[in-house]
Amino acid sequence: MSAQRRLFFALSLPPKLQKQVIQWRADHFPEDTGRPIAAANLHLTLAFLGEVSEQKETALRSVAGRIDAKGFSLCIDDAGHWPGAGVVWLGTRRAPRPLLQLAEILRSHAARNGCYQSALPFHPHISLFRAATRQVAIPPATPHWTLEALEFGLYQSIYERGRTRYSLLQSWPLPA
Ligand code: 3AM
Repeated sequence: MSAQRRLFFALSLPPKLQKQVIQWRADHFPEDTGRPIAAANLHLTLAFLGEVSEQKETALRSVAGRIDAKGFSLCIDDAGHWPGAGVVWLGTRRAPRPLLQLAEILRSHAARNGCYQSALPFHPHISLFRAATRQVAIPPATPHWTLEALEFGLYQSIYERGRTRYSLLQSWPLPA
């Protein structure tokens, strides 16, 4: 059997936004809120694929390359805490249609290729902390940043020496 890799499609954060997010997190949350996500790992998941064979990966890369989606702007103006999942997140009050369409098409192709998709509705978010299971005070004034989505990528989640890192395998442009 060929090796499987843990994969997902996501939007990455440009370095400037990455820095703003890290600073905002440091300014507004105590260190013991949970396990902070490393700056380089900040992302917005479009579709989680799970453990994927080489064959499925090839099929999904080919599908991704044929998607005819346009770039879009996403306003980062919402934040919240999911105590069950232990996630503190940043998100958007109004998800733009092109974002929802891109996630929907990736998730439906993932499902068709046998990658289990959660029945929960897609809620675009950037995870800031994991293992945040106690009560978390979300700052009343949320930021107002813009994420320009000009491409999306296929990422591998690699767990080594007690840490998770996400490695970009391939990206596809989202033209204007
Ligand atoms: O940081 P977020 O939440 O956007 O939560 C995991 C992370 O997304 C999610 O995939 C991203 C990369 O690891 N993820 C992990 N396991 C998952 C699962 N079984 C999952 N999403 C759905 N189902």
